[in-house]
Amino acid sequence: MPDITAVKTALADQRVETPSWGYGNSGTRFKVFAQPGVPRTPREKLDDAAKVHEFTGITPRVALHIPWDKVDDYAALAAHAKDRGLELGAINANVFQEDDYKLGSVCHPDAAVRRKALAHLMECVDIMDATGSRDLKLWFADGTNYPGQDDVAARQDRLAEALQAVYERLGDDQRMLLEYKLFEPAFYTTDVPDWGTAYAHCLKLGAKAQVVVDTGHHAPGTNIEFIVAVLLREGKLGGFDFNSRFYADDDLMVGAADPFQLFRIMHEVVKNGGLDPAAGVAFMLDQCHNVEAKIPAIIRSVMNVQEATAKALLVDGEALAAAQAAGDVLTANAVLMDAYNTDVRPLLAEIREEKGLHPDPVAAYRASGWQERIVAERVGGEQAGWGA
Ligand code: PSV
Ligand code: MN
Repeated sequence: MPDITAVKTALADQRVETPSWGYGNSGTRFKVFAQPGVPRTPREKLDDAAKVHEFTGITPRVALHIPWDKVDDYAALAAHAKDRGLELGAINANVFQEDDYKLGSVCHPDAAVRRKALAHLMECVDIMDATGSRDLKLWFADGTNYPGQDDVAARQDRLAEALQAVYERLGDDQRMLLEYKLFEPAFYTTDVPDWGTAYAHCLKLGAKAQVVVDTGHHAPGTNIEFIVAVLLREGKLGGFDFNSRFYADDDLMVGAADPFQLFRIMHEVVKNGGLDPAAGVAFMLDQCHNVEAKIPAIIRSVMNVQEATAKALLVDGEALAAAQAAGDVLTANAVLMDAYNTDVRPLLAEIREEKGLHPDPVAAYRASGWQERIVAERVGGEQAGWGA
């Protein structure tokens, strides 16, 4: 059986990064629903993130999205974060929300648009220098809608050229995380549609280029844990954008749609050394809370990741290996299912109490009065939201 002290230490040391945009208003392409008390500035997003960290104890880093979180002084924003016990995390580039990018960004047929996109990516690295962020997260909306619209291979060449230029600009302690997504907004071809394409580019670039797995970016039925195991084996798993999906890129709370899948993913992470901070795997959320209260939804999501991780840590590795070696299919499967079916909530509550936290972070948040306070105080100004 796994050593319970080691399990508790691993859980206590786990970190999950929350997304600044998860605190803002969001919606679908049909409607963005505003919620009272939503932040109006990047600083207010950090104030909310600090509450999530206060009650979970494991979310000190907040990812930024540029230009949604554009400020004049990034060092001052980092200082605001530090005052609240936070750090600024991954810098997410945005080369998808301007008219120029209708036919793509770094893969666009027009060199002038490509130059503009590249300049934004370079600006993001400048921001990383100011914030002390380690990771540049790159997701490209690039692709085509119609057969013949553009040259698929030429677009790969343009992509490689831009990635190379950004790679060369990175400092020694900085990394680029290349994110893939099957489709949307492009519907015929996507320039980085899958882990294989992302992996091929990262492999050519070098050690500072890593693949990021957004759990909502696959075809239905894709075995994501297999991808995770392979990328870890190759030393190319840079991190996760956690969320869950029923249909496409739904961006729902991680672990809500398929907690068993999240467990299977975390089992591969744990088994293959990905939970060790030295492995450098960034566990990030990339979610939007359109119909549910945002801060408690982020807390709930963090707890879902913790529960899946706890179950993965409880897998009896020796019994599993013995059953696998003996070709005992049923026992091997039962070992995994026993861990998955364990109620880990008391263990996590105990770990929280040992850290001086409330055993139930959502209840603690609700009792804190923060929600009432931000609803009362954040009046006037423009709420942060999708595209802002
Ligand atoms: C694209 O769908 C994506 O997953 C990328 O990570 C973007 O940066 C993010 O969503 C925006 O929410
Ligand atoms: Mn993502």
